Amino acid sequence: MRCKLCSNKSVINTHSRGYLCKDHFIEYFESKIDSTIKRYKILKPEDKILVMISGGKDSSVISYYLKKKGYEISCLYINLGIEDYSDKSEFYAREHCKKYGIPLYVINLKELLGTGIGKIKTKRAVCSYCGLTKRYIFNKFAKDNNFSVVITGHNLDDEVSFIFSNLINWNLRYLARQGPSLPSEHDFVRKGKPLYELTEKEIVVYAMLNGIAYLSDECPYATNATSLFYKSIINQIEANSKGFKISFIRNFLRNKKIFFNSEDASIKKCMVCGMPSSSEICSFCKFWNLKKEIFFNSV
Ligand code: Q46
Ligand code: ZN
Ligand code: ZN
Repeated sequence: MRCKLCSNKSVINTHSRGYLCKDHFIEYFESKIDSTIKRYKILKPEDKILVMISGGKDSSVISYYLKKKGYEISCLYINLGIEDYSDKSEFYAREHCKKYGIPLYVINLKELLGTGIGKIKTKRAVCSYCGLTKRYIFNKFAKDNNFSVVITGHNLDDEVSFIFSNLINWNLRYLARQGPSLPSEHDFVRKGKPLYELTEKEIVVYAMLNGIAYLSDECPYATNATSLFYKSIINQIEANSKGFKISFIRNFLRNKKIFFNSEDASIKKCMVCGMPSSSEICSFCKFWNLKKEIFFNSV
């Protein structure tokens, strides 16, 4: 197929602009990040930015682009202690930050909490307590080190599948706090997702065209992740009805206020760490059975 704009050979069929050649695709991809940052007010000029890096494609691409654009960024990588997978992903995160001159902080979960993800006897699903742990550490790290915003690599496919699965399971509470930009409130640092309107396929092609290396292995626990199942359903809907993903998230954002619940307003402070919590002890301190607050200033 030929590029829609210049009739050179196309490299991809994008979800919103059709077939594009290399140059027009890179232009489209980068302007989509810029417009997402602007549309959703994700970054301010004075921001001190922390990017959550995992060694995978999404966080590698967004950190590369923000650095290229001249933003002052640092990255934080958490080694989750998931055997080979974590060691490989740490290697990719370190190489990436070295190559592009991005300051990198590394936290090792085994050193911090005595054990890694997947080693704990609990009824809770591995991905559930892994997600809880990552979210807590990133937020607390950002707060302790005065970062004003945390950037993640979540993309359009992640977001559609997350909203879709929470609607199917009627987890309405989670939906109220979803979006491309979440304000800082209580002790939660502001969050932003500049890849919110770009698909996984577009991110892979952008990485390839720019020579951005990343770990393509999946986490061993991801094979059970229902999100992969939802993503395949969503891709089938998109194939039959082009533009479905983008209209789904835009309509969600327009209607999000219906998910706000007055119960969510009763925020307390965790008795152990002082972070916002809906109960006396926050879910992170409760899960890891902590007796005192962890400070990340000296990492
Ligand atoms: S790292 Fe953690 Fe993911 Fe692995 S254990 Fe699940 S949540 S799949 S993004
Ligand atoms: Zn072109
Ligand atoms: Zn706590």
